[in-house]
Formats: sequence, C-alpha cells, structure tokens
Amino acid sequence: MVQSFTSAAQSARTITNSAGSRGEFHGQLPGKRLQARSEIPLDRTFVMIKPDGVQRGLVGEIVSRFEAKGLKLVAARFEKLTEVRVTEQYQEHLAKPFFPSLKNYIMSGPCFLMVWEGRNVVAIARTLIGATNPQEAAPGTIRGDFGIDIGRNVIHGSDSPQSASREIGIHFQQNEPVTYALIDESIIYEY
Ligand code: RTP
Ligand code: MG
Repeated sequence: MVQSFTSAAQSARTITNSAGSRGEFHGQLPGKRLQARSEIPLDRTFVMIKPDGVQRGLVGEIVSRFEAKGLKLVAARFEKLTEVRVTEQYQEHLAKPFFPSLKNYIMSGPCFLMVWEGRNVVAIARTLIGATNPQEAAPGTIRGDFGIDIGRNVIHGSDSPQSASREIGIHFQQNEPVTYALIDESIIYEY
C-alpha cells in the first residue's frame, strides 16, 4: 500500500507563519524597525536533489542557491527512495517509455528531499531549476549549469501548487515541515 500523508498535503497549500518570531533584526530602514514577521502568507514546494546531484557533491551548492534567493527551508531528509515512493512521485509518467529508466535512476542512490517555503515558491523553484533537458536549460539555472543528459538532470521540483501539495504528502509527515519565521523576511518581502 502506498504510504501517503494526505493531511500534510492539504495543509501545505498556503500556510501562514503562526510560530513566534526567532528574534528581532536590529537593522533599520528609514522610519521602520525591522522585525521577524509572523503574518506573511507563504507557499510550499517539494524539491529533491536526485542521485546524480548527490553523488556529484551538489547538495550544498543547490541549497545555497535556494537560500540566497530568499526561500526558507522547512523540511529536509536524506534517503534512498523505495519503488513505491518513486512510482507515487512520478505517477503521471507511469505509461511513458522513459519511466523504467527514470525509476532506476531515482532509486540508484540516496536523494536529498526538501520542502521550501516562500511567496510563489513553486514557480520560483522551477525557474531556479531550469528546463527539463539540461541542454536546453539556461545558464544560471541548476540544470543549465550542472547537467547534460535529460535522464541525469540533477534535481526535481514540483510543477504546480497542486503537485507540491501532493508530493509533500507523499514524502513528509504532517508534522515534519517546521513552521517558523525567518528574521530577514521583513526585508525580503515588501509587504
Ligand atoms: P521533474 O519532475 O523531475 O522535476 O522534471 P520535469 O518536471 O522538468 O520533467 P517531467 O516531464 O516531469 O519528467 C520527469 C523526469 O523524467 C525524466 N525524463 N526523461 N528521456 C526522456 O524523454 C525524459 N523525459 C523526462 C527526467 O529526469 C525528468 O526530470
Ligand atoms: Mg515533473
């Protein structure tokens, strides 16, 4: 039976940071004291560094790019995916000719699974990741900078808010993503 944490998926659509702030940021904008804000509504997406990305030592580089963008890491796990989870993850591709090789590729070694949070984070993550085929991906994107073959394209990112919700529910339990406010949210977001 496929283990699916649907309640986590449901709660992952749009969440509000209800946790208390981590503290105050003592920098100043003119007339404005900056504080960690707990009321900014943010979205979540599922991102996974695939076995080639892990083996090539790209975990730190990729996490750094997401952090530098201003996104917030709220859950992470390092693990080798089971066939059940890979099949669930890529269920829209089950009938495609490339599915068997995709499944073997994803199961060939450990992956680094993450949930990232931010305004419009699903689309932002896809932009950071780049086109599916690394040979067509723009320089500056992760696939454009680090990949060559479509079947070794380093990283996965959910393709819609609905997919994000579903995929977070496949891989993470409801209480795994941590709700907290980043101190710099008040300067990353205008409102
Ligand atoms: P992903 O789901 O992994 O983030 O990739 P994506 O949305 O950019 O692309 P998608 O169409 O969902 O394809 C899923 C993964 O299957 C492999 N693929 N191989 N040989 C082929 O024609 C082919 N097409 C897709 C890629 O690893 C792709 O990321
Ligand atoms: Mg996809």
